[in-house]
Amino acid sequence: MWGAATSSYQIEGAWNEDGKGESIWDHFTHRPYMIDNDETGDIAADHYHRMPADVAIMQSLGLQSYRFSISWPRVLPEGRGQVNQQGLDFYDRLVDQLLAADIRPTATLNHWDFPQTLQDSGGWMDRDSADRFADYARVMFDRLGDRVAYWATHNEPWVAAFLGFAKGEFAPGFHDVSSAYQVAHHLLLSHGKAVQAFRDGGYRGRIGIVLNLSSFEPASNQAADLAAHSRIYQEFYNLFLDPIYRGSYPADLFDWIGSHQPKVQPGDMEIIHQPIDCLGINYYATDRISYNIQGGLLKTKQEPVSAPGWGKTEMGWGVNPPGLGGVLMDIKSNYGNPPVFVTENGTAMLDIPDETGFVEDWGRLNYIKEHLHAVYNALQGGANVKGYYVWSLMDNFEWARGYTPRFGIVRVDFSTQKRTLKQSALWYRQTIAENSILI
Ligand code: GBH
Repeated sequence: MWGAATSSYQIEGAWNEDGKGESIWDHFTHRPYMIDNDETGDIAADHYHRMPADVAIMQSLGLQSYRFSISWPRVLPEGRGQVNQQGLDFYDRLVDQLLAADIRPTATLNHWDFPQTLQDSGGWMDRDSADRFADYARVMFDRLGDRVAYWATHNEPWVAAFLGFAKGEFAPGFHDVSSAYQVAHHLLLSHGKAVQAFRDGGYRGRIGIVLNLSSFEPASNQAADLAAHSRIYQEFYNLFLDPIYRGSYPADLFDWIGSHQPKVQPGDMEIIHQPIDCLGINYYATDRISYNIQGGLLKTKQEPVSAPGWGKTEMGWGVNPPGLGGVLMDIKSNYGNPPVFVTENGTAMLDIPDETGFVEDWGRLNYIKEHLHAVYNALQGGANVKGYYVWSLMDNFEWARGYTPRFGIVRVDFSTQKRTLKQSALWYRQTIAENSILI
């Protein structure tokens, strides 16, 4: 299944229109110096007002599925209680337009734009957030559950917990490593409760979670580097995959973090350990891991790896297509070969538009092509890959980096909001049409 992905805060704009409540990303971006050039998602790609035209673009590309996310405070302005009908209607129209265009809707419930009102009373650090999330999920299942093909509870809970609560790079911008582990636990608990609500309601469609699974290589065969690699692997993989697929947290990592371990109540692990229908994998890059005395709680250093011939991207990340194949084979061997989707893969490269707005983005095209070859090889190796989504359908607000890095296969001119298909979009359209990786 060929698709493309976006997220609500990164494209919608209309941050305070039609009854929408404030999200932690609205709050965070409105503070000075939090984002490059003090940019915000207030307008972003104005998708909230241009949704029908954007769906027409997806249809022109022949997308078979579109992965979007729902803004929790657009639907529940206070995070709980009163539903904002206009917000709900927006997603209802989006889903109908997608189905009319023969595009399967894949909805993510939390791609980080958490309600500020709930944040003010403790947010994800508060255990109650898990029940609030399940209530919100139920509102969405009730309204869209008859038409959405795939649901993801969370997008990249590692990022929400660690960049948001330990590194402070993302909203809400805290610096406390214990909080990050507690938040990770509450995100998992909320995931379990939402899956339970989905099963109890007997809705159509399938449900899973999306994780950011970079590939990691130890820098050497020395014991200290191997141990550092194992700590990183456990934090990004086992911390999330083990509770879900095995019902337990990784013991070695928990020994290492000691007093930073989250508080877990009796029964929590059973709630988290619910069968899910599929796993979403976001893959961008590979990092080489070494032991480093100054490397934070895990005492590690991460350095980008690039396959021969590839430099670094606009994000400073390396490019290593075989890494994606490795991740897919790891999940196959270690977690019982579940159905997986590559829910995000793509790159920000320097885009130079001509006078019409067209971009010959051969770098991005080759990036996608080589990663598709890696997916193909994993399929040949028996990995259960069901679909692939390019990140991103269109240029958008790249979080702390603002509008400078562009990930879209469709260019957005942010001063006019004009959309122009890039070379990579033309190529992707043909690839979808022929169901074959074109050279
Ligand atoms: C995705 O996350 C997001 O889902 C999407 O919204 C975003 O636009 C897209 O990627 C492009 O950035 O060096 O330890 O801080 C990005 C996944 C995972 C990549 C964390 C950078 C840094 C790890 N990110 N990783 S660390």
